[in-house]
Amino acid sequence: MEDNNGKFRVYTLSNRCLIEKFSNKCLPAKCGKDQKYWEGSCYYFQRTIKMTWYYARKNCSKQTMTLISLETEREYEFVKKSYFQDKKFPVLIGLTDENQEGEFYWEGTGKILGSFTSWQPGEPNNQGLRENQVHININGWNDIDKNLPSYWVCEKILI
Ligand SMILES: [Ca+2]
Ligand SMILES: [Ca+2]
Repeated sequence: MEDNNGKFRVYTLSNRCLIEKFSNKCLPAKCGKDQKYWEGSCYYFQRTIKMTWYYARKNCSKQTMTLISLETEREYEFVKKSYFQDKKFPVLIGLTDENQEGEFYWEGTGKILGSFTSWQPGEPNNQGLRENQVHININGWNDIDKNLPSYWVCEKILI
């Protein structure tokens, strides 16, 4: 990962700390007390209250976080582990096509949805022409109406 000057600063090698590239020093990951550090990001898992996408996003924003950008299979597995074994779902993620129908992007990074996806069969279907937010369910991702409450995950990328 590059810093603002375009120089390499730190990258992550472990689940516990950020490793500074040149010194090989372990920098303690600074996450809030209810947050979990994992591979360069802090995560906040909401597993007791369900909210709609915009309220969930606002809640993340209060913690200087965004709804999660679920960019790799590993990260998806990491999140599923926190919810699905306890039957806690669905779970909102930071994916939306609210700007242009069918053009999904991650609200946390602003990046267009990449090659990793895990849509449920037949999704995204933009049902009723009003499904622009996304949650994950036991069998994959689904675009949903913004008024459908779910649990959610916030993320803050540290590096
Ligand atoms: Ca849509
Ligand atoms: Ca749908």
